[in-house]
Parts: sequence; C-alpha cells; structure tokens
Amino acid sequence: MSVPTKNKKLIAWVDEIAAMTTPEEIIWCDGSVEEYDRLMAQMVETGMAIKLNEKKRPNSYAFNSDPSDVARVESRTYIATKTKEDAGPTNNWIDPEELKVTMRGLYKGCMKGRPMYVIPFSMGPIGSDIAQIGVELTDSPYVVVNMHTMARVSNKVLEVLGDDGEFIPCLHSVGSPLEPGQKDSRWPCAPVEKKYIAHFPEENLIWSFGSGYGGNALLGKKCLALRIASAKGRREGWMAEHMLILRFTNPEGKKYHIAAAFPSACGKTNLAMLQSTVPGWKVETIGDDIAWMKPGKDGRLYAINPEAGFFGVAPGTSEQSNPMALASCSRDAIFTNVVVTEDKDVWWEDMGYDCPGGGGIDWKNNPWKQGQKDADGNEVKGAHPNSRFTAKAELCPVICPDWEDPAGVPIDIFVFGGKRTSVMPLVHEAYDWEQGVYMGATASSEPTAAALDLGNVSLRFDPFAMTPFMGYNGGDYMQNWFDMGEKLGDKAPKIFYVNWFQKDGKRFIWPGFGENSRVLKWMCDRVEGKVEAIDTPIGRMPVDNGLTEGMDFPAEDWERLMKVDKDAFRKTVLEAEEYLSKFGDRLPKKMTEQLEKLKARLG
Ligand code: GTP
Ligand code: SPV
Ligand code: MN
Repeated sequence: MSVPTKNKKLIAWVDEIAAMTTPEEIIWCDGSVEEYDRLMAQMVETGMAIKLNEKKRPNSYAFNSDPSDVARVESRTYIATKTKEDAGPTNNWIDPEELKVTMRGLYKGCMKGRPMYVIPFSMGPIGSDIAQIGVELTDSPYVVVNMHTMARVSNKVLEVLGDDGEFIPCLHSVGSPLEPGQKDSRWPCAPVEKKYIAHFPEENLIWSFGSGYGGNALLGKKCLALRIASAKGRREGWMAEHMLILRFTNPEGKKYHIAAAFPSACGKTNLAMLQSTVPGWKVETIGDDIAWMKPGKDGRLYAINPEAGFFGVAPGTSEQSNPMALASCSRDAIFTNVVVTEDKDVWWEDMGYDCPGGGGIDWKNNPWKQGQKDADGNEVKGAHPNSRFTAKAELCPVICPDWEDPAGVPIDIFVFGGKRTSVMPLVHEAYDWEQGVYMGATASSEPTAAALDLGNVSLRFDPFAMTPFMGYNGGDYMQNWFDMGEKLGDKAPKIFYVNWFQKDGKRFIWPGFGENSRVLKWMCDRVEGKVEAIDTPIGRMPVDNGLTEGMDFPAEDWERLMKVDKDAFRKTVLEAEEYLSKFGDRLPKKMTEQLEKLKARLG
C-alpha cells in the first residue's frame, strides 16, 4: 500500500511502531464509506460483528465485547509526568521512562498476525484553529469503524498536516498477537493486569494496551480530548472539560448556551438532547460529552464540541426518556453489549417496551430470555449496564445548526452535578464564580457502571466530573478554574449545581429528563435577573415551587427536593475538607477560603 503522506515525523513513527509491534501489514485509513463497509463485512465474516436488520436499522451493527472488557479501567489508567506531584493525588502515576520500558515489552510483537491501521483524525472541524490532529495506530478494526463516527477521519487531515505539521501520536493495541493458524477470539483483549491506558502529557503522547473498549481504545475521546487536551489547554490558555454543550432558545428567540459537567453515566447525553416541557423553549444539541473552551475576542468564553458522534449509554434510553438519542441511532449505528433480538434488531433494559420475541442474544453472546433468573434468583440483564451506542451527531434531529462552527458558542451558564440519592437539592446557584469553582471542585457522585473498578464506595468526590480525565495535578486544575474566572471577569458564566437523582425508596422524586428544562429556564431567568432567589447557606435557590407550575407535583416532594439539611451539609463539608487536604500545597488558597465561608454560613 502506498503511503498517503510525506510527513516525515508521521512516516518515521509508523515505521518505528511497526518494527516494534510487527503487524502483518500496514493499512492507511481514509475514513471512506468503502473502508467502513469493507471492515464491517470482514468483522461480520469473523463473527465479531452482527449485521442488524437492514429494514429496521439500516447500515447498523452490533458487537459483544469480552465480558472482562466492558468499561474504562481507572486502576490501569496512568498520567506519566516526570514528577509524581505533577500528576497529583487523583491520578495513577509511573515514571514515564519506566512505564515505557514496561509497555515496550508488552508492545513487542503484539500485532503479530493482525493488520495495523493508521487512522489520521481531527478532533474539532478539520483545519479549524481550535482543532487538534491525532493519528491512532491500532490493530482493532472495531476501533477504526468507531473512530469514523466519533472523530473526523479523512485524507484531508493528512493534507492539513502537510510535510511537517504536528500531530498527537496515539498508539493502541488489543494486546493479543496471533500465531500462524491460531483462531482469533471474537473480542481479543489482554487480561486486566496487562492493560495500560497511558498518557505522557509533557510530550503529548498516548499509549494504550490490552483493552478494545470505548474510552480505553477510541483514543481521540477521553485520552486525547480530555487528558492530553486538559494539560495542553492549561499550557496554552484554554480548557478541556467533561461537559455537554446545549443551546436553549426562549420564545422570543434569545439563545442561551449551557455547558454541564456530570460524571460518567450521570445524565449528560440526556440533558444535551432534552425535549423541553417549557412551552416555547427549545433545546439544540452541540455536544454530549466533551467541551473545549477558550476566551474569545469579546472576552466571553467560547465552547466547541471536538467530537463528531455520540458514544452514549444504551440502557434507559427510550422514546420517553431520550427520543433524540434513539433517532440518532436509527441508522448507521454501532451497538456494543446490547441484546440482539430474534429479528436482528437491538434491545436493552428500560428501552420502554419488552424485548420483542421475548429474548435474543445477550451481551455475553448467549441465548437469553427476558425475565430469566440466575442461581440467586436475580433477573439476568440482557444488556450490560454500560452498553453503548455509537451514533453520528449529524443524525441527531435536534443537532444545533452551529454545532460545527469553529468559533464555538459563547457560554452563559455552567452546571455541575452528580448522582446523589439524598442530601443534594435539585438546584442551587453559586453566589459568585469562586463559590462556583468550589462547587465544581467538591462535586460528588455515587459510582456508576461506566468504570469497572471503583470498588465498594458509596460516594466519591469527582471534581468537575474530571477525576478520571485530568491530565495533571487536580489542585492545579482548580487553580486553573480560578484563573479563568479572573480572566473572564464580569463576562464569566453563572454557575449552578443540580441533582436530578434524589430518591424516596426506589422512586426518583424528580421526574427528570424533559422536565429538567424547567430548571434550565430558571437558570436563564436568573441570568436575566428576572426571578428572585432565596439565599441559603449553600447558595441561592428558587422561591416557592414556581418551577413546578402546571405540573402535577406534590408540594411535600418539592420541599424534600429543596431541603438544605444543615447537619448533612456540615458532614459533607468535613468530608470535602478531608478530601481536599490530599492536594497539599497544590490546593488553591481560594479553595480553603470557600470552605471556611461555607462552614461559617452553615453555622
Ligand atoms: P457518559 O457517556 O458515561 O459520560 O454518561 P452521560 O453523563 O452522558 O449519562 P447519560 O445521559 O447517558 O445518562 C446515564 C443514565 O442516567 C441513563 O440510564 C439515563 O436514563 C439516566 N438519566 C439521565 N438523565 C436522568 C434524569 O433526569 N433523571 C433520571 N432519573 N435518570 C436520568
Ligand atoms: C465515560 O465513561 O465518561 C464515557 C464512556 O463517555 S467512555 O468513552 O468509555 O469513557
Ligand atoms: Mn463521558
């Protein structure tokens, strides 16, 4: 195959990696439909992919991963900076040279018997100032087809790169070499102790080994667009955040742009596409997972979505909860770890209807019947809780016409949050930017299925929903937010904190989903100074239950949602203090000030 670039650095790197990993051949990817179809056909042939019913779900495929390879593995994810302090207390760290020695050992001959694909991609519109070019080398055809949807893969990227342009090298292998004649596994991967998701932020380099799944393997996403980009952004004066971006337009046509950070599986995709229940107000999606933000010439903060698709949580996605996500994967979609029904369509738990035909092939690739119980009498789930759809953003019926504008959209409102079944009220507003940064830095959530190995913790602090994605010291991260506030001054977005997830037993107290538009509208009204708010020790909150007007919502439920339980918050503050202490002298002074102010307000 001829080499479609003259970029010396790229050619030398591809040669170097090929010499180390010894693939059977090297395939330069061009992002074409022909390439996609060819790889899918090959994967159907080997049994890795299932072609779905063309009439029901055109041009779509399902995959089941190895049962051990179903989510990000945070315990095997590393930030390898020269000093441990620069990675900070929230990241795993290994000395970069030592880690490279270990990983070179693993990479040696690891692509034997497989092709190595070279994927030139752009995060952000190709050629835009804010875009970053990456090249992923991988031995996984599953990664190639997913990258087609999630990033911008094209020969145009090589043109922009030219002969001496810079790119971010992203090396990936499933870590499962094939001996001559050896039959491949359906989903090759390496055992957990050999998995490494490694980042070298000081040299903009990513090395991933042993996992074929999602954020571990599609290196443009969490690895480049969050971990490497957050470190690069800090050096260059911009920010990379785990945030959705949406446009909320009022009946008069005024547009508000909202960016919200919730931890994995805590509602970003859903909020990004919500169907507003507030008459005349509508939401358009700009991004559902990642925001890159930079101050513009007018002094406001502008955001772009660097991705081209959605890698969304399948379970819970229904016509009722998120019809726009379902529409986005109505064709040209990839599904991972869902149920494949008898008529070759897909199904997952809480899809809004029973599994057609009563069952199918489950995520473990076994025949499965809905309602089936395991030995302990628990219902066997057909789809893995972290099963995902890969869908093109352009197919989302409410995608914002400006979603690919390289200039981005000016952010009016930041929202932080997480899953808390108690204590944290539905919504509160920060008194100012600095308290807002405190809220973001002490955001907390109950663990979800999006990471494999969080252990048996009931609550974890997850600053800015970035714990697994910060490419540098978390204390410095907080300082970066304070600094951004100073730079933006009175043009800084207003900051809010939300929690859709309070429970009364098994019941969610707040209906959530579309009704969350009521909370967003309150935020916009606050920006305009149109509505009063009550000052509470934790921040400003809505007056009475005006938010629930026209809803059949019991007053006592509203009271529970809005209760500021001072005792519980005093306890939370002590926990936050203990958590923050681990950042030592990297903890910004302003964070301690905010902590003290909050304590004083709580009395
Ligand atoms: P990642 O892709 O992992 O970063 O997740 P995400 O933050 O985009 O989460 P997503 O929107 O996919 O939601 C995760 C789960 O939370 C799904 O099962 C949703 O159905 C559920 N969920 C989202 N919004 C709400 C809500 O307002 N109320 C309730 N009760 N559940 C919600
Ligand atoms: C997340 O876990 O936040 C995701 C899914 O968006 S993954 O790409 O697998 O990280
Ligand atoms: Mn995410």
